Amino acid sequence: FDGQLVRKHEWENTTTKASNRSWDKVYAVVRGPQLLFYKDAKAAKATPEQTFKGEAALSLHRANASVAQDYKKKKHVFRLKLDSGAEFLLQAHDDADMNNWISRINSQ
Ligand code: I3P
Repeated sequence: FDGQLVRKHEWENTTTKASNRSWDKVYAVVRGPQLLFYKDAKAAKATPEQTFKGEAALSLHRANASVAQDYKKKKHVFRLKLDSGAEFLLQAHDDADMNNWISRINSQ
């Protein structure tokens, strides 16, 4: 499962806000129990070891995705909470795409 998302890292862990909270266009790939981000679809296919900014894969084990009801600035945004306490806002293309991502992440 994969596709383009726009991502904002909100929380590093439960107590520390992410230092860079700007929105980035990323290409997201769910691979087994992990979520990886790439610059674009081409990079994901051609050089899967080269993630976006060299970031480590995120574990989806005990992660939760849900509609970001409280976030009003953009549409089709869901929140990803990881077991580590890290949190991301992720903007999908439309609500259907958003719901697909939420189901896919929560089924890991
Ligand atoms: C951030 C950028 C984000 C904004 C974030 C800013 O600044 O403007 O769009 O989040 O607000 O810190 P920069 O690009 O300089 O890092 P929103 O779009 O959600 O407002 P925040 O500090 O309230 O998270």
